[in-house]
Amino acid sequence: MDHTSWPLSLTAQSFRAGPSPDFLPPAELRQLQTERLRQTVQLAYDKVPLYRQRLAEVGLVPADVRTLDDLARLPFVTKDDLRDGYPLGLFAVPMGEVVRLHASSGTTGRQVLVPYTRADLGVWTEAMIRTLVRFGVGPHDVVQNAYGYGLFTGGLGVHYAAEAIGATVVPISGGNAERQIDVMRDFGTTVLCSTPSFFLQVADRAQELGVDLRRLGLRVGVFGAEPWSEPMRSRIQQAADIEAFDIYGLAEIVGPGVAGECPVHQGLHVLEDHFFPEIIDPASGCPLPDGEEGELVLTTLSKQAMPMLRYRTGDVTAICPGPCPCGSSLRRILRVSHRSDDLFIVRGVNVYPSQIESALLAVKGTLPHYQIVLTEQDDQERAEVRVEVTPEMFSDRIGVLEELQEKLTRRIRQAAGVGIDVRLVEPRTLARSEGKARRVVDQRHKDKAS
Ligand code: DLL
Repeated sequence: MDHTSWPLSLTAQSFRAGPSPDFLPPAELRQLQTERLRQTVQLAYDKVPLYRQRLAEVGLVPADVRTLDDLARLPFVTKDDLRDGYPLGLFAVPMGEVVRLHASSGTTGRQVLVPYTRADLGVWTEAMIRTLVRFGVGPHDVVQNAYGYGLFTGGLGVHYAAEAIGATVVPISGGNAERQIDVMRDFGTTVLCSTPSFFLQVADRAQELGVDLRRLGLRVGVFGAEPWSEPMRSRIQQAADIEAFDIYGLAEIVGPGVAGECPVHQGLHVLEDHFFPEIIDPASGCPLPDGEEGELVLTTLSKQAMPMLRYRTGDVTAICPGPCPCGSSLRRILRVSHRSDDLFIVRGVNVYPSQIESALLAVKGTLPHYQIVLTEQDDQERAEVRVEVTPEMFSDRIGVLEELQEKLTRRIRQAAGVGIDVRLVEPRTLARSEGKARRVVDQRHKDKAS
């Protein structure tokens, strides 16, 4: 089988019939990656002025990139480069060859436009098929796809792959928790795809309505698009009696399907025959060895419309050392617990929302709904964590709430290394989102302005 032409000829049938690239012998995988890297560097150099200029600045031509080790000699590309070139700056093909456009979420600054050729859609669908198959999704499943359909890549990314597998797809998109529950029950949903925070909203609504999600036919949850923690996984699995899988991706690279867990749940396999991962020290830009946490940098190996060479994702993770017990030769990354720009500083100590989430959810009596509010007074940064607690807690003695608050404050101090105020709030009082949750509300500049 010619692996280099694999994505172009993909059909669900050939995927099922052929050997999965997840299990290529490592030497063959490296060979394939090297060939594809050379092609990608040549394409980027020939078609994208920014890459030609950046390579010239470091005195390189495509022929200098011969092995995977040479990748480290290439300059990085950042989200700012994409924004500066908005809308078509990094396109490597004319619009006539582009069959779809998506966009990155654009939560900070201008959004980024992402083009796909027909072959790129083939690569994406293939990556997503392989990921869903690893999650155990098959032709007999009913896949309720509660990722948003539209410019966001979640909806269509899952959609075409689940269809290609032969599953029954319910393209419900995000939002309307009650309708999601009706559909789950009436359509016999077995696989639910959404952001973890939206799923928790659905679980809450089900409880209000007296529907026990554990008694529906749900089997598998496909959760990603935002950071979530191990304690959050436990809460989700318990609420619906499902196996919850972590799926990672970003529009600039392809969308969901860049990496995903296997049933071992010890890291996410990167589809590295298409997306090559490196971990760098965010400050120095130097590559870090396996096992060390840093910023994930990705290089696309088979994309045509917008090849990406050493894209700095801003996401913090590490490459897991050693092989996975599942037998796949694809390397794994740890769950992405935060982005490097999620960091906030309280009295000189660096804190990430994920540290707070893990501490909060490890304590009984809390609900998995919280928000961190940052303010500034007299040039001092203050952080307050607001967390919902169970209705039983509120109906109980006041002393119980005080005990809980003390316990949470202690746990957070241990986890974050600094004291952070904790405010307990009643259930259903914090804002909910239908897509990605907004965990940090930053009021610091507002405070300064007023
Ligand atoms: O969120 C693609 C996606 C859709 C992934 C559905 C998974 C499921 P963007 O909107 O471009 O694309 O946002 C990408 O979201 O750089 C991470 O910071 C974050 N992110 C995505 N998946 C995960 C995850 C989609 N599993 C940005 N864990 C990325 C943590 C994630 N963060």
